[in-house]
Amino acid sequence: MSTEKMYQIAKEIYAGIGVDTEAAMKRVSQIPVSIQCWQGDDVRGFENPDGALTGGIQATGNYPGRARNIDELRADFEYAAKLIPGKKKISLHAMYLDNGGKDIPRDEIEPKYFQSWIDWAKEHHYGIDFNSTCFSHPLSADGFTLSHVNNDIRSFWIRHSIASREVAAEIGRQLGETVCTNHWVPDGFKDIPVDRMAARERLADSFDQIFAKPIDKKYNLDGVESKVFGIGAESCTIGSHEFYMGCALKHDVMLTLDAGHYHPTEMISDKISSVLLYMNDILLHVSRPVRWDSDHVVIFDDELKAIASEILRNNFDKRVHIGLDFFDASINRVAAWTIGARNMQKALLYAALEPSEKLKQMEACGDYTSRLAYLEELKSYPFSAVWDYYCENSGVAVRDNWIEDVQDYEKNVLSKR
Ligand code: RNT
Ligand code: ZN
Repeated sequence: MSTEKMYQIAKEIYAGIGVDTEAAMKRVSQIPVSIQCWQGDDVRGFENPDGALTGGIQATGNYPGRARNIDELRADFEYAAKLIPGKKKISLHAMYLDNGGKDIPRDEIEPKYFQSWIDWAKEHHYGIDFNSTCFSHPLSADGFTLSHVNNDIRSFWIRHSIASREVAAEIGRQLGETVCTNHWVPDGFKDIPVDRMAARERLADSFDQIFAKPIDKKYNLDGVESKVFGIGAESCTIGSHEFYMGCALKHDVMLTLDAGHYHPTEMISDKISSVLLYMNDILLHVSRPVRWDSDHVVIFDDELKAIASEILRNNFDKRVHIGLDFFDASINRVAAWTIGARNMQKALLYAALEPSEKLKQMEACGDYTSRLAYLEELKSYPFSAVWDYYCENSGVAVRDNWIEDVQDYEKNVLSKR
């Protein structure tokens, strides 16, 4: 049966519980998903691609075919983007600058080193997000950056963070849309410190300086990302959740919620409604932690669905900025992007096809029986027929029809690297 015919049946079935499938697809098509550039090259960047990835994060696996330069990364990203429905942004890290072969110190990055990214993004109608890069650098080698006890080193990272905001704002101006700039630093102690306070005071002071200059929110929105621990920084992370919750409120910036940055039974889906009571926007790093902050490719699991539901049920479509943050070097990287980003889109559409108002009313009346009954029955509604139709209408592959193409791309392009 054709995708269209299946869809028409699904549309009728959903209409039976008061869900407008057309409106759902339209809504989801307007929510941007920011796809992390770093899945394409195992978080190496173009400053020193053969250098070690530091900062307590790891891309494990040695699948062949990673992007080795800017052209390969862009080509791979374009390939994946053609397989992903919806509005797309590319999330860039400062170390992915186009330096023309010159060594540019991190505290001297300027918009001109990102001009080719801007032009490319415009051509392909991608938005851009930005990230300062406070790792994989000699001045972060001892595990500290913005909370460093050495003032010269700390100032270097402050200058880098300020420069990152300015680069982002210029990208925003040129694109005519908001760039989200994420600030994450790896700072933490391997062993139990005796002066957590001093390190946190230094980090707080650094952000006082970084956010001192206001930047038009039309072009740049900053986010600060907390975490529990990193490899080699197991005993104390300076930028903890409480630290950044306060920091975000003080400076009126976003809190970045990374799905892998909390204790194992804590879910970021549950945090969205709390945090958005007190701040305007949040940034998400949607990831899949497996036993630790492992950054596995995002799958269509309960937490992903819960994240999407929390956004849509509360009409946070514009206040939650969705970014992906996974990096798996053990599988085809173009496929990793495609699988993860398609799943994010799938979860958004799944959430949009829920009769939320009806369910909220049941809950408000204390009818938890009906709430559970409907939520469970909805799981076997003909969601896949709407998803397939959405993909077809968005001009991307339906169902598994992209897998062989990516295999061909691997055979003809990636495996030749
Ligand atoms: C690390 C943070 C951070 C990075 C990226 C590469 O634990 O999640 O967001 O993954 O900036
Ligand atoms: Zn993250």
